[in-house]
Amino acid sequence: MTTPTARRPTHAVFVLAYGTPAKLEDIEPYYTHIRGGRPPSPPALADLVERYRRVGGQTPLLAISQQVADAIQIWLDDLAPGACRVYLGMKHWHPFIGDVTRQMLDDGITHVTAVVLAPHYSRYSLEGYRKYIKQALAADGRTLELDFIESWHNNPHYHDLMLERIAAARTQLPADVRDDALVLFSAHSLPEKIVALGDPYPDYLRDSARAIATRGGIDRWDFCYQSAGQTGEPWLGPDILDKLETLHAQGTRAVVSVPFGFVAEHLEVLWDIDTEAQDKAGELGMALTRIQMPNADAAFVAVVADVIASAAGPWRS
Ligand code: FEC
Repeated sequence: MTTPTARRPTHAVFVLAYGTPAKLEDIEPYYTHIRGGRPPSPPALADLVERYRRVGGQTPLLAISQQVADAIQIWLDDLAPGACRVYLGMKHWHPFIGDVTRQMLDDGITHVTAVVLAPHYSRYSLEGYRKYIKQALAADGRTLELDFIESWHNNPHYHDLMLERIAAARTQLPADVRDDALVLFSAHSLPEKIVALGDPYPDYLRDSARAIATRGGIDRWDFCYQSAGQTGEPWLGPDILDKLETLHAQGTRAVVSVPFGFVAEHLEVLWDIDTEAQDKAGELGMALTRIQMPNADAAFVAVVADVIASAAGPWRS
């Protein structure tokens, strides 16, 4: 008697995230990859190694992204049993997007729906992920149909999740400043030259911050950038540390930090917000509390599922 062979899925959902070094020795090649193959200067490398050391040597970004991918597989198995396989790929470290793309081809995948775990499109952010998939396909010679989900910054469930997190964070503030606290949205800065190139990133950020605030009836809110690179060219501002000084000078006593350009705990949150911004707020005598990041929480998996469901795929049939 032969056992029936399970149907091999030909459709994949490709979950994409930034990537993080697994150990301190990985930081140099990781940083070199981020810089498009140019090794960092020794002081820049030492500075980055020190930041990773200070957050415990590594960040949970890969583990969190894997948990999201696993949860999406469970959701898909419920919806369209056997029709879809979920893969996880990273932009700047293992498992590299290119390696996973080749694996999908080897596995007989013919259709891919790709979703990046970052909400706002820019040629430097989401477009970079698409570029790595396309480069891998071009180098391999085989092909597959790619449905790349672009910006999902306007997803209403993502906005609701941010509002739920803002309300919870507010309760962490001292009672006398809680109601009056300013909600400060922040996202990764990018080189200022993207504005001249017509990149929609700054508009997408401001539009989604405004939409979240309006939906939640939040009057006191502001927006700023964080985590600007040290490349010698101007980056988009204002930077969060300057913004905190401005807000303080204007009389703000408490801030709810909402790094809504990111969805997980990683270096840019654990260091740039939890250490640098927190220290600056402390120096100024302001209270600052950060929202709990979405990570792999069920409510965030539901957001990612909704984003994927909005694209065409076997879950629709
Ligand atoms: O936890 C971790 O280990 C990784 C955290 C991490 C995330 C992240 C997200 C974004 N980045 C974006 C753009 C740039 C540009 C440069 C750049 C540089 C770095 C460096 C580290 C780093 N990024 Fe990153 N980014 C994370 C980590 N990023 C480390 C190198 C040292 C430094 O600058 O601090 C500048 C490249 C250059 O120097 O030429 C540009 C954007 C995002 C948000 C979208 C996304 O998540 O894909 C945009 C997480």
